[in-house]
Amino acid sequence: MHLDQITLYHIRMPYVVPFQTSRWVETDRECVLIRLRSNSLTAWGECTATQHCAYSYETTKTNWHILEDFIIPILLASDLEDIASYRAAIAHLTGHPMAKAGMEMALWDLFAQREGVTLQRMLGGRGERVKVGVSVGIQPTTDRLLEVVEDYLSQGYQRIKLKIKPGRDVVDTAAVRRCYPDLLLQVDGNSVYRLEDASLLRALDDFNLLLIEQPLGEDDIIDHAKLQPQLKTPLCLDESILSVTHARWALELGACRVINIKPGRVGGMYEGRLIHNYCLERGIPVWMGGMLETGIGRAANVALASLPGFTLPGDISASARYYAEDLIEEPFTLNPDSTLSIPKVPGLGVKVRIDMLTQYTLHSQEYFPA
Ligand code: OSB
Ligand code: MG
Repeated sequence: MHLDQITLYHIRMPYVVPFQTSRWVETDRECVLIRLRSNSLTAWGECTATQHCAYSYETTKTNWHILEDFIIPILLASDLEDIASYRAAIAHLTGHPMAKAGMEMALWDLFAQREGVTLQRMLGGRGERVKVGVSVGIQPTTDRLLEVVEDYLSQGYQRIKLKIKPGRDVVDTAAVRRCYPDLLLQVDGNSVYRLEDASLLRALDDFNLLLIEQPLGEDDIIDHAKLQPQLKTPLCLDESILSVTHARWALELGACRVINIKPGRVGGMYEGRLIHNYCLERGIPVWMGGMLETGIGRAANVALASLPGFTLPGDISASARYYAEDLIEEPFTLNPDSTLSIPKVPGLGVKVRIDMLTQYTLHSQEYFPA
């Protein structure tokens, strides 16, 4: 399919509240958005990396660099017919999964629109809604955390994920569990712990958690495999899984019993679906992670999360949990059963608000075929 124009946008949008993890704080969403034009169609993609070199090595600027200097020249010089040929065309580029995934999202949107089908349909998803929860950042105090959790529960979220860090792990988890004995509860360490912290992590076994997400190093499948047998609670890997091969290593080694799938982290929805399929065949539950995306990335996550192996609630909350106003015309809202509805319009199914995009754009650049 011939592309007439590619536009990159470097945007910065404030969050309604800062988001604190064990290792960094985010106060606004800085990211690269991609717009493709082909004949009469307009398609959108979102790169998940932020201005921080924290969750992974990728940042807004590395995403821009990889797109501008490597991926876009390849796309403008070729006539790609499907996602498989896009993956083949960029396969020689090392690393940078979030840059690759942002472009892949835009191509999924374009190809689905060309076929006149929803992204969900093109991915092989089913149903009208997906189960979601909310990821709660570390709060100034445990009392404040209890207020924040109560507020999310009153909005209808039925699954809570707590960010934890040393000193704010057992205390915070115990406090929330004491108030809500039956709540679907899980925690996320974002790679801050080491295997030597195993006894501390064993203390989390008493709280009937759904899972403990990525306590150890981002590149450390081996020590997770040593930790998992010491716990009753399933470990779930996030940062450590960059491909279906990593998923195989983790499962063969016994490093986790659940996998978090983020299309950005694994280089795109295609690879995310491979991981999903691999886990589904082996009875390993997966769930959709989040990177505080705008409505564009959220629409993609909701569609992919409707594949049958996504049996645990995803980190895909309503637009209002992140932004006073989302970048899309119809923001995602929470249904009373703690679900989000999947868009029914062909492609990603969202309409970007150009007024807001203009307001939040720091820099944009257009690219044309030679
Ligand atoms: O580790 O899952 C994570 C946000 C940014 C980076 C990493 C993570 C997260 C979240 C937020 O937990 C999930 C969401 O988008 O709501
Ligand atoms: Mg995580």
